[in-house]
Order: sequence, then structure tokens, then C-alpha cells
Amino acid sequence: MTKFAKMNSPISKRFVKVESRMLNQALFTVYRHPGQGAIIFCRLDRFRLYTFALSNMKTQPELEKIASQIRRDIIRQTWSAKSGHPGGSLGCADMMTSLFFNHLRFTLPFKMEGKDEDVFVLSNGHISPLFYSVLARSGFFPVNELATFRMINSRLQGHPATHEHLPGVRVATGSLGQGLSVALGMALAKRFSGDEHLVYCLTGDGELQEGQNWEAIMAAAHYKADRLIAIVDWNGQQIDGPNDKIISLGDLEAKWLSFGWKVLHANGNSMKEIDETLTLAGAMTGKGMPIVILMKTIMGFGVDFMMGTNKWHGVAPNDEQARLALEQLAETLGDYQI
Ligand SMILES: Cc1ncc(C[n+]2csc(CCOP(=O)(O)OP(=O)(O)O)c2C)c(N)n1
Ligand SMILES: [Mg+2]
Repeated sequence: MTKFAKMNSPISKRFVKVESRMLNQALFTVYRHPGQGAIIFCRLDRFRLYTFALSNMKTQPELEKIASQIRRDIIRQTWSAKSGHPGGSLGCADMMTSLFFNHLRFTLPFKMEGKDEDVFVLSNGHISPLFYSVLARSGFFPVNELATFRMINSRLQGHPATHEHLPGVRVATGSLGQGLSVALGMALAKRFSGDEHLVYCLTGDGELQEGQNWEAIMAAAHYKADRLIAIVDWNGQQIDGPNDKIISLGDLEAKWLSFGWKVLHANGNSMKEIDETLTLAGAMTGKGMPIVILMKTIMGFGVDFMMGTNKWHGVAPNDEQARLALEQLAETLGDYQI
């Protein structure tokens, strides 16, 4: 499932120019082939020109439709289990939809080794309702299994675990601060085995208060892990309140830069922006530096009464709240049976 290939060839006349705009200091010109995918022409700096051919790419409206269903799945899983973490799950739904449906190169059925494919680590394992929905909706396991979320003996435990052998889960997470170290190990293993595929790792912002992250961040730059892409869910909130009240993250960009990472920024709740930033991040791999996307999100995004507060970090909606939430989220792919 190759989503893009470096072309560095002239744009054919059959492509129609859609728009040009700046994104993370790079000029993107988007061309579309009638009936096919898009070409993104990406000018990274004034000396080098890159073009990227994208095939089988989902358009922004298509991704938004999928994300709406995934948000419904998040509400329905936490509502039926009467527990779980809807806030962070809703906030990261756009990025995870774009990542799994347009960028991550994986093969099915799932193989634990992850050789010759991109791999993903969910370090903030508590947003499992999102992870499970994205995995199910992209074919890793049957969508109806979402109905077993958090049940005894289910493969869909509150936090992802390998013991249950759920396709798509390569590492148990939920004990915060560990995922990036594992992702770095995977990136180095890929290098040793001559595999040029990418390793993506999503972490929370509150999670960055765990010291182990900074060992991994330091080590990744030292080892030039340039096929590792970290994504920070920068929602400004954590379990007990805003980051700034608990332990301020300070100048997050300066910190990652000073540790030797390439830093990109994105609005994680703009499908267009996050989708393009994931393209840009992919294009920047293999250049000697690990890459981080500092992704601004709104916790609870998509459900008005859940947005912008830590209140819904780990609280499930009751019947009435679930009804009100689902009214705001279109059913696009079909709800699973509960
Ligand atoms: C090592 C560890 N300490 C504490 C917790 C409990 N815990 C779960 S989520 C969370 C907050 C994390 O904040 P953030 O990463 O910003 O996630 P968000 O609330 O934005 O989803 C905490 C403290 C945990 N899971 N692991
Ligand atoms: Mg947070």
C-alpha cells in the first residue's frame, strides 16, 4: 500500500492545480488528477525541489466522514462500557484517521514483526477507544468486536495489551512515558535489518512530564533515528487539569529543537493541515534527524459539551450524554451492533 513515491519529475499537463500555500516553511502546491489521487509538489527550501506522487489518497471530505464514524465509535464504546477515555480520543481522531487511511503503509493480516511496513505505537494508551476504532475501521479486526470494549476476557482491554493478541497492537501501553523508547528501539531495529519503513509514535502532552521520554528524545537524536516520527497530542490538558497548572511544559518547541529534532507544527483538528503535515513529515525522513509533530488539538473535539476541558479525560458519557453527543456526529460507515 505505497501511498507516495518521490518523483522529482515535471508535473504532467493533465493535472489540475488546486492551490499553493505555506505549511511549516514549505510551499505546497497541490495538483489533482481527474479521477485519481493527488500530486503534492513540495518545495522544501530554495535549493531543492521535491515532487511527491500520491496514489489512493483519500480526500479531505472522505477522511472527515471516516473521522465522524470513529468519533461515534469512541462515544459508543465508552458509553456501553461505562468507563474509558473519550476526551483525548476525540481530540486525536482526525490525526489517527489521516495516519491510518492515508499514510501508514501496512499489510493485512497483521504480522507482529512489522518488517517491511510502517509501524505505529500509541504511547498514551488510555486513548484506546480511538486506537481500537481506527484499527477496526481499517480492517485489522471485525468492527463488531468494538462492542466488547473493556469487557472481561475481551481483546479490547482498557489499555492496549499484547497478551490478548489484538491485531494492530505491538506493545502494551498505558503506563505513561514508555512508548517513545519502544518506538526508538523499533526504528533502530528497522535500520539494522535494512528496512526503510517508518515508525510513528503518539504521546500525550501531560505524558511528556515522564522523564523516560527525554532519555528517548536524547537517544533518538544521538542515533540519528531519522525514520522515527513522534506526534505530541498538545491539548494543554491532562487528568487533573491544564498542563500549565500541573507541571508546565514550558517552551516545548525549544526543548525538542535543543535535543536535536526536526520540529513541525500542525492543527490536529484540521483534517487538511494534519494530513498535509503527515505528508511533509514523511518527506523529511531519512535526513539524519528524528521528526516531531507538535500537534495542537482540542480535547473532546467534535462534541460541544466535551470540548476544551479535562473533565472528559477519563469519564464515560451516561445515556443522555451519549445521545446528545451522537446527535452531533454523523453515522457515515455504519454503527456496529451493541
Ligand atoms: C506512569 C503513569 N502515571 C500515571 C498514569 C495515570 N494517567 C493516565 S492518563 C494521565 C494523564 C496524561 O495526560 P496527557 O498525556 O496529557 O493525556 P490527556 O489527558 O490529554 O489524554 C495520567 C496521569 C498512568 N497511566 N501512567
Ligand atoms: Mg493532554
